[in-house]
Amino acid sequence: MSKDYKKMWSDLEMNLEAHDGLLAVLSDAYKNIYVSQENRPEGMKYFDFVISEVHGLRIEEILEAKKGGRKVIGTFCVYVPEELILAVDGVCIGLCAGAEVGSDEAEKYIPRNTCALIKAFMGFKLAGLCPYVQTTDLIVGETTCDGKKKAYEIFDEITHGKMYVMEIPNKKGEDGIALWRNEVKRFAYKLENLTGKKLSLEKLQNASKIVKERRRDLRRLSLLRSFDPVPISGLDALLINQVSFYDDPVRFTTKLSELCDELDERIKQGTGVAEKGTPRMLISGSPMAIPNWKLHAVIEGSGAVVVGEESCVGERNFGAALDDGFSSIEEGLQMIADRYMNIHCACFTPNDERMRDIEDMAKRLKADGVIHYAIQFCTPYMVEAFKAKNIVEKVGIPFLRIETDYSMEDMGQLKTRIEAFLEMIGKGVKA
Ligand code: BJ8
Repeated sequence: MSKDYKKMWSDLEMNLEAHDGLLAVLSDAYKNIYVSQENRPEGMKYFDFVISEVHGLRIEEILEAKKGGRKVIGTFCVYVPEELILAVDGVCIGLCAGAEVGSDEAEKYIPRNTCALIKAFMGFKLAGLCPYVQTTDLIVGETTCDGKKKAYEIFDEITHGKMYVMEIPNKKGEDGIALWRNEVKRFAYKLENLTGKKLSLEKLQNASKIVKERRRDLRRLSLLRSFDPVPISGLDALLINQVSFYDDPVRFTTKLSELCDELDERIKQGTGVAEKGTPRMLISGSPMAIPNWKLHAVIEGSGAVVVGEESCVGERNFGAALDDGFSSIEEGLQMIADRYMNIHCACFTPNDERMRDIEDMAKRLKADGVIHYAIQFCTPYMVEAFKAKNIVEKVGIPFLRIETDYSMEDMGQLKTRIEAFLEMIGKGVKA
């Protein structure tokens, strides 16, 4: 970190001792997993810097924004329309967490067999480890999976009434879409009341442009990963996607665009992070919130390369584009609502569009295999793995199903399974 932030953390009522411990562990993990990689693009230096200041400079920036009268809105899901938050001059921050710390605290409130992502966001708050939650004026939940929507009731108590929950339908029929369009309007009113700022057409168009450009460049990054040799590691691409949830969106897009230019050059020169012909893996399933780098680290440490994530920290976040040719607020709200209904989370039924996404990605990225990742106890993705397997087999490539949590206890077992999978691909696909 560039300076001592202890006073800032203490003012945010964090547990300084536990937080120091967390930062030390994270910094070690980052060095081992990220900095040790060879042949990384120069443009990753910006993202390394962002990570090194994840609880420092970025929090300072957010607190400055608050002093300037901006409200901070935390979210847990890619269905929450960021365009609306930016249109009322809010700061939008993703609050999902990807580490096990604090889960003992969380288990005092929720059952042990709850998914690690839920335990982590509760645990980080309860253990005094998350400066982002502390800066929020509003926290937006959604009725996606049962675990989340019930945990939000408790989180509302823990955060003294900061929660606001958007109702997300279970089906995408006419009624579901009408319900959702209404929810998006209700959210717009909520934001107007919170911030005291009225939505205007111009602000909505500007905000949509900012988010659209960030998604466009994330898509560009995704397309660049289809080349062989692949110009960037899956670990680095995952990190960029994770950072996109809390960095300033305009600065992020500028830096990502520079990185993509560099990757273009690498492709022209045939420079990759792994040799041409290295087995290419597509990951599909539950989201991997920062700092959950476990599966990518095992896969890339075993000699393969991850070329895509069919996940909310990945393609599901940026895959659907917004048609922003709207000419009134009403029309804009509807187009924004409709854009979000094009995200294909396993919380919907049926969810055949996700199967099409897996098929398209596997073909476009020339994947040699698909690893389906479900966080343990994440029922929607665990169950959908069945259909995912069928579609991947139809594409004609091998499929591996993994269920794991944030602990490091099963690292050895994971490594063994992934190595065996790669060996099988080596014989079946590459031979
Ligand atoms: S759109 S995936 S971000 S809900 S991992 S808490 S589903 S039990 S995070 Fe998600 Fe939105 Fe869907 Fe994406 Fe529940 Fe599963 Fe846990 Fe999950």
